[in-house]
Amino acid sequence: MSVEVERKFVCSSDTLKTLEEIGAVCVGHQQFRDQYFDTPQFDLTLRNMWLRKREGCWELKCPPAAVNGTEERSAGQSEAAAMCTCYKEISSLPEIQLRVREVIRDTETGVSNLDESWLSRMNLVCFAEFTTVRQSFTVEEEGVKIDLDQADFGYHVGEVETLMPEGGDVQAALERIDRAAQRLGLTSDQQVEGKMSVYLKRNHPEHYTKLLCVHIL
Ligand code: V4E
Repeated sequence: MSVEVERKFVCSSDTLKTLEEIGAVCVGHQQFRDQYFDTPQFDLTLRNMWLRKREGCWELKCPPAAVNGTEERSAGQSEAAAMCTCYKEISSLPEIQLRVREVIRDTETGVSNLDESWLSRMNLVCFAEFTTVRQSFTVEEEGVKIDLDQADFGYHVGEVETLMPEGGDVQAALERIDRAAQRLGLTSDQQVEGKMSVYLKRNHPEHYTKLLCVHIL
């Protein structure tokens, strides 16, 4: 299972030019619709679990069990880590249902691949839905991917990301991201909001505040 380490950044009118200058290669454009699910009490997201259906495929993002390499960090390493998020991505539906069932009681134990009755049994409803237009680039020397996302509710954000195996060397992943961020000229020391933060702030402000209070956003 892979862990995604990611740093978001503000896109400007210069971003495409900078990507070209550093030799980033455009690897595609795509458009996808995301639907995010939770209980009406937000049992999943309050545990930092993000269940979504992207173009018909289920995905669950949640924190990895343990992150290696965080024991003795220099000030610079801690700064780089504070700019990034680290999430495990699960795309096997039986595994997703198992994880969700650990949090939300289900009346049946069987795994249902074909129908979506598991959603109503676990009282899961769609709380966010939006479409993203994404342009993706790679910077091969650094082993990172860069996505420029435009969400249909009017938010534009960039992401530098790299994948590592669970239990892998997170410090090495952070260094890859930091080197790419330097080449992109990213100087801010403030974490940039993701699409979901902005969406929740506008559409579910009470829940957004709760997630801020418990330091999930
Ligand atoms: C992990 C997470 C959420 C799920 C969506 O994650 P994100 O990477 O923002 O979305 P997207 O569309 O870029 O997914 P990808 O295609 O890369 O898989 S929603 C909120 N979180 C937590 C979170 C956080 N605490 N802080 C920041 C800066 N981002 C996300």
